[in-house]
Amino acid sequence: MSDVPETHPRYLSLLLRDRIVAGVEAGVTSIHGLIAHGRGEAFDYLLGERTHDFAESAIAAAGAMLRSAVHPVISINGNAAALVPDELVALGGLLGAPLEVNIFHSSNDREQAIREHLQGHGAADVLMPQTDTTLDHLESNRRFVHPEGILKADVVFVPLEDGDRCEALRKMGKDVVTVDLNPLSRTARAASVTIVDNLVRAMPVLLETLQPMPEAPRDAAVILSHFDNASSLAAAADCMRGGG
Ligand code: PTJ
Repeated sequence: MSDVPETHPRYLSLLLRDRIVAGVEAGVTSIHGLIAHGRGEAFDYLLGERTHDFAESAIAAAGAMLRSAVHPVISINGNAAALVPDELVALGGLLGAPLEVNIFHSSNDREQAIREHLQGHGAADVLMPQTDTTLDHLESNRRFVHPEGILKADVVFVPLEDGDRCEALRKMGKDVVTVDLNPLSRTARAASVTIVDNLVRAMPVLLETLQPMPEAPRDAAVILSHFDNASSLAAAADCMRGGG
């Protein structure tokens, strides 16, 4: 942790930068992750760095989707692992869902480092990508998945995603829940449910939503008939333009 005083007006934002930098230094986060984080910061600034109503509605829909899934899987990249490892492990525990390492910028060392990082935060088991199991419709390193994880999943939680895989997962008939500060991104538009919020703020709310677990499972189509992703994204974009 750098020597930024807690009284600094941008303390929380600087703290998150430190987490991402520590992730890079630990070999967990890609150097490209710093750029992605900076882009996120800019959108978050436009949101006033707070969780809006549209995000809370999306979190409620996301919780319902994950809870009703038969085989939910939590996909983890280098940024998510650095920012919210405890929360991702807790989500896996609450849902009984596997965590699976899936990264865009190919690196066996980083995949191992992410796995060990998650295990260090309490994950019992972490699925790893397999070179002989691939997703259709995808050329990037993200196509390599685990047969008992993303390949088999009906709902995949993919925070901080790049658009290609989200589209590929949707083409394979899977539902995708994402957290993305950019309401205009391909991921945001292709996902079944997009939470336009900072992953760091959204995760605790999502976990809280899932705490009283025993609600009768509902059908994904029923949940999505009550949540319109395009309208939610339009509300987020409008908010960023100063209309919200
Ligand atoms: O670890 P890897 O190799 O899988 O790489 C991960 C990154 C994030 C580098 C990779 O997936 C990537 O390049 O992503 P993109 O295409 O830059 O997209 C990342 C999206 O996440 C952008 O739309 C950002 O605005 C958004 N974002 C960044 N930080 C946050 C965020 N959304 C929510 N919470 C954040 N903290």
